Amino acid sequence: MSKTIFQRIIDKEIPANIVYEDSLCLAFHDVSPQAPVHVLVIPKKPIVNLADFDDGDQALGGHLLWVIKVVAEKLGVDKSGYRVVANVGPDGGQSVDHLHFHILAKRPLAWPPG
Ligand code: IU
Repeated sequence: MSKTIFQRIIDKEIPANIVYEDSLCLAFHDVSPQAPVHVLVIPKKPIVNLADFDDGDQALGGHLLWVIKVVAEKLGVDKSGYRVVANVGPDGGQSVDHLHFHILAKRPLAWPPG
């Protein structure tokens, strides 16, 4: 199976504007931002999406949420607010088959989403 684009970013085969990295995850600016701040937080483990999570991934899931909080503070959007989105599968609108959380901020975001 060929690597996803996010796996190639993790492996440093292609560049990304990285805002946070640790042994378990990576956060980088989306190449096609849908808001003035649009960052993706991904695990380094090749998990397709939340539906692909297994019992052993629970601690990783908590770590990813903690990293989202840390990255939002680093980007200076924790006070103004932001939205966290995980698209899952075809109906969820997922286009890259590697788990990722979008952080969107610095503009009013409508609800419900399209
Ligand atoms: P989605 O939830 O799977 O639709 O989100 C994938 C995101 O990955 C989307 O916002 C793309 O703009 C973004 N992206 C990227 O940041 N860098 C890339 O090389 C590619 C997609 I391909």
